[in-house]
Amino acid sequence: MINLDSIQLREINLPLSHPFETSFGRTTARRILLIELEAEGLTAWGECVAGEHPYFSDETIDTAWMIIASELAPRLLDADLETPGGCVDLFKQIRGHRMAKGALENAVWDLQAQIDGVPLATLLGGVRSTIPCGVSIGIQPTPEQLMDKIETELAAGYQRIKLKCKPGWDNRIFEAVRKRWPDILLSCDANSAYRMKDFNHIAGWDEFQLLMIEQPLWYDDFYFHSLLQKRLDTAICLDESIRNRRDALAAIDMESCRIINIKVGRVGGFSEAIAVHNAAAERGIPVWCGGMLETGIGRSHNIALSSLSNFSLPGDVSASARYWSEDIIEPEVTVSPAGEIAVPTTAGRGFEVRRDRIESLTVRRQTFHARARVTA
Ligand code: OSB
Ligand code: MG
Repeated sequence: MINLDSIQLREINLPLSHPFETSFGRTTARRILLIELEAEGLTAWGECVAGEHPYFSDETIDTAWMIIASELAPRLLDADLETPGGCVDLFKQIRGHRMAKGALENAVWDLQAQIDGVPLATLLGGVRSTIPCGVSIGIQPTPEQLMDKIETELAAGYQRIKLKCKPGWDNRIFEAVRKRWPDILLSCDANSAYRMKDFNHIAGWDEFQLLMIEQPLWYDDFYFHSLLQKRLDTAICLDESIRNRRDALAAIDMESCRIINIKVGRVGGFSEAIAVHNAAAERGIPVWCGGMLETGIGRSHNIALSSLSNFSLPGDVSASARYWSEDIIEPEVTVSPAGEIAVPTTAGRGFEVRRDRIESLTVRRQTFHARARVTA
């Protein structure tokens, strides 16, 4: 039985080491909502992946804060949870707000792993001791700067390069990259920047031998992606469209994609992420773990999730130093020359949280305490 003593929400502000640009906008610093749970003398953490603006998803850090404070935290503090997965039932009356729910549920998993004295990866059902890593490279001011970045990441060992793309930053770039690196694992992510009039244009990308084309069309679409997939040799990968297991089943059934990107926040927490993973595995669809420019807390949760068996393609989970001058965990996440991250084998998330650093970055906080319980 899990009974929480308190839930603390805090916002930290953290500048990115390098701006990150996608088809939907440019991020230079992050406002991040962290969750801290206390129970049985233990402290567990969660990270909400919602951004500052509703560009990637309709949730933002501010909507997540409001929903957690007004709806989710009171329910969680009052609950007698048997397992972390019990959060799903506890939160089901609230529609949507999956990133808010995921931040809390994942913190409860983090807590359970500590209570059980097992690595979080083991609690989730993970089997891998290392995870294969790729990088997501944002749109750059010039093609030359992009080529320099790719060179650096390949030299660091990363196994797959994903290029953010949009109309005007696509064919010319793919061509230049393929000319210099004909054989690397290369993919692209349009974050919904294309429309039906672009189908022929996208079909032309088959010549670049991309591993996949991520979310080329509308963020909430399956049907038009299925029409596009029929026109392509290259696999489509869905990110934004997949909100839960049912979406994965629908997308697989109508052949909207051949690969699925799983982001634990986007699907509402570890329980649903595992359900998507299993549904894809049963149907022979490989998955990989996406990223949302997380701090080490969310990153450590992504590492644990990536240890499940069907995470067979390199994910967007990469080294802390690619994002932050200093992370908020120690040790920081590092990647081996073979392009792998070692899955921690110690109890819990496997990385210490740097509380002093978090305190100094905190700009707002709100704490909820459990009501006194009647004990038998
Ligand atoms: O679409 O995968 C995406 C970052 C923010 C929002 C959406 C996406 C991304 C990334 C970066 O691609 C992944 C990462 O390095 O964390
Ligand atoms: Mg994506």
